[in-house]
Amino acid sequence: MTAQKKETFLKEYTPPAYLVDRIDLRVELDPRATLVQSRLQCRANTAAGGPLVLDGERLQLLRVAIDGVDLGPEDYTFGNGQLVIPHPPAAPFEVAIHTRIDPEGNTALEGLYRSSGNYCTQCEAEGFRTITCFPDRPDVMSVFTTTVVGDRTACPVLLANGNCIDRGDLPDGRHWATWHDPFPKPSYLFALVAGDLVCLTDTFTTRSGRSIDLRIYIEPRNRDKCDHAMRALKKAMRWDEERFGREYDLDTYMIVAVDDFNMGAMENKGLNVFNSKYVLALPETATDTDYEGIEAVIAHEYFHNWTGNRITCRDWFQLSLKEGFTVYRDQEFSADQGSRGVKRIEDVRLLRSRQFPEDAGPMAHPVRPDSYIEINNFYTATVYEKGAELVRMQAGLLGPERFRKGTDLYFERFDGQAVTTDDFVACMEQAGGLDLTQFRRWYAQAGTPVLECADHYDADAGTYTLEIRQHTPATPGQADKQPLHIPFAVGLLDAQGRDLPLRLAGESAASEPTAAGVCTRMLELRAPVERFTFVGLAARPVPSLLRGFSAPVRLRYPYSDADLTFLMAHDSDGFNRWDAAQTLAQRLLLRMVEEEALSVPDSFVEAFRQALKEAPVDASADTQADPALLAEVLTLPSEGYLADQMDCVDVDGIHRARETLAATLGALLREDLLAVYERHWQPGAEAGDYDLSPAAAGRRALRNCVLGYLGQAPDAGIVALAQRQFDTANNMTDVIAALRVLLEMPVDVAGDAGERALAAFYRRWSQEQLVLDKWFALQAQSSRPDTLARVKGLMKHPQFSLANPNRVRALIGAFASGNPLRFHAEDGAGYGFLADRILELDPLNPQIAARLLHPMTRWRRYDPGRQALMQRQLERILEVDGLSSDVYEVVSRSLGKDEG
Ligand code: B3K
Ligand code: ZN
Repeated sequence: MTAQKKETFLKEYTPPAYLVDRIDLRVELDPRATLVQSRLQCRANTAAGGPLVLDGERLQLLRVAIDGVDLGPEDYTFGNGQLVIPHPPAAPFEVAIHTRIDPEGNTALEGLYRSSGNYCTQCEAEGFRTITCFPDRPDVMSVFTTTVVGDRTACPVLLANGNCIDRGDLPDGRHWATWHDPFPKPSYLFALVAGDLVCLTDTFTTRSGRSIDLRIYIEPRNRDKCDHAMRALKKAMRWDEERFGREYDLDTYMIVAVDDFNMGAMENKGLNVFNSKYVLALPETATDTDYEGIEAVIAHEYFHNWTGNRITCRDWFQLSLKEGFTVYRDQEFSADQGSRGVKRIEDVRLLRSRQFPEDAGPMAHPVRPDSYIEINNFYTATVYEKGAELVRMQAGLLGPERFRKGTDLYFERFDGQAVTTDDFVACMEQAGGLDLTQFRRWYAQAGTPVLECADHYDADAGTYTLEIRQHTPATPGQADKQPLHIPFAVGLLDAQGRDLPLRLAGESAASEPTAAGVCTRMLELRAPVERFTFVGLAARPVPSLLRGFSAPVRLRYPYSDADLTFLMAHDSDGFNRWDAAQTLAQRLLLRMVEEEALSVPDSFVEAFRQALKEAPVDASADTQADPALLAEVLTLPSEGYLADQMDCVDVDGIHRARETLAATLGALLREDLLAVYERHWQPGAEAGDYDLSPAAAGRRALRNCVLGYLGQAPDAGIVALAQRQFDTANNMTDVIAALRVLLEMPVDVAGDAGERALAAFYRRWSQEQLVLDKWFALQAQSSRPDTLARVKGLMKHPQFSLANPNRVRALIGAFASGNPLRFHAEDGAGYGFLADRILELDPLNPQIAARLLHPMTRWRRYDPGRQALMQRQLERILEVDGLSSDVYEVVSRSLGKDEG
């Protein structure tokens, strides 16, 4: 491998030599030869002056002029991604640049490209440089004016950022529109959309009384699927005013849904571009999870208007400044829409299943990375989800009022600027009146801290002492770790399961903030070992540790199974009730992996039975036993999560243990499960009476979870049950859950019911691309032994295409990341298949190729046989000439010698 891939370092950051106050763009659209004319109003930012360096890639440079005078080839150089003008004028000057680009040939879906014949852009992080030459870095903020010119018939709609200020027709069948965005922004927030689209409109009145036009642009066939997205947008706008005091600033807010998109969505100023998966929904096409996802992503992109757009990142190392904070904001928004406890569980599940493994593997990096080769590889669970946890910890340390003061200060101080994560922390520090010097290490230090807890009860003194040790394992390039400042929420339960008032030694009873006493204390850990002594305890309490998951750490405490069962039943902290159940199940499952013949203890079955007994009869009336929470409690830890708990992953053992446990519960608790299933069978459901409320979604989640267990121990009755649900349900949540169960049931019980249902599903939905993705994914995730063969067959399906990222994720991604059993087959066939696909995809779409690689990056965690097979495939990839920097970086890092 000879390709030199340039690494960029945080420590080498220097401010831009030139600023661009304004840019005027004229884009004449043509599928293969779009002409882009730009005029940049430049001025030196530093006294030094020096050459003007603009970024430019994958484009044809037609003309360069300064102050109206064309430059000859001797006046500039262009190559290796840069246009360099060695001697620009000292006084402010105008650079004119003409380029030609090929949207149709743009399969990387970065820059200007075509999706279903329409034009759209994706510029973050470094896509703008493929449209025109520009200082394509977030600390250069410019006022954009964009004229889009296109064919009147093919492109009746012409959009760009900001407000439309003029439009007109040309004599040749084309027309044009000029858009002006008054807010200076970095080039990564530029957007242009053109095509044959229709739009759904609404209005929102801000709290200061301004009326905002809301528009969702879609292809005509999707006209009926935007109501939910529009509702979500209005909710998000109101919520941001109330919770963070943030009002929208332009007169129009536009969202465009496209079918070909590398990720979820993009927050371009005033003109969001969305993966249609996060806009379009009808009950019969979208699951409850899809609905939730739409609401969350719409909110996330909307919230970026303040956290990302008005205040942006100084450089890409600061990515978590906007992403971590915006994820925190969307998590809080979603928590306020339904059950806060369930939302927290979902978020922690994601953190543990994606971010913890990342932090423990070869790709580990700090929330603020030190270096990158390809920035697109750093849109990670660490930057997003762990970044959100860092904001959450600060909110926890400050408390709601001071945190709001801190965010107010941040918005006021940095509006219109490109800043750093450190600037954010400084605001929290000032508004909170606390010292976050040690806390800042969280941004710089990779790896998940481990907290080892021990305790001691002194019956004579009535005191209970908790001792907490922290250490963070080494990660690549960071051998030595410093102790962190960790907010650690605890409660203590008495023998009846009631919260005890908490008083630390040295505190007088009178200093307790409330008469009832404090039942959850936020302890702050700073030293490698900390001790806390609670006084006034008549008996040994059961500790409830890390309540609400107050910090992103791995917690170790020698709970007995009885303690966990007790906490599962009594802890006042919903999150910890769930976590106790998860720990109990995890322990049992890991024991079952080790010991194949181990039978499921009665106590475990009884704990489950008890939980099922408490399943509410009338869900809407009951908050104590929320069906959604119960469904979470009853869900076994995933195969991926269990794998992360093992030093050497036993792929087959984990699958077998999970299946055995589920089948045992399905058989032994059959009557209880059936009772819950029938109680939550919504008779109205067949009659078209579909209820989208969180309560109804919670009931569906519980019922489908229960159906999953029943399906693990099936007989003709259960087959009929799943079949009835598949045939009569009026919503995708229930249809897909039933289909999954039917497909996984053994043929000797279910016959060809699964295959018939699958075929019926295809016939019904073959024209709905998002539903079809589910059809591909279900097959790719099947535990059947012939799954790989089937996946290979589906690659040849007329509806499969490597050009569509959603389809690639649905088939190849679902197989490699969502089917550990079959992907990690002992013969290595899964690895060979994935490597082949990556090599096929890399020249087309490097971002997607690099993402698909992830399941193979943690090869060192498997047995020597699998290690060798994965390593061989990674090396095979690395040997290929002309690899993208995306794939090169992921492969070389994961083969790197210094893995922790
Ligand atoms: N900011 C975009 C992500 C861009 C990814 C570029 N590879 C979406 C988001 O986080 O809202
Ligand atoms: Zn984001």
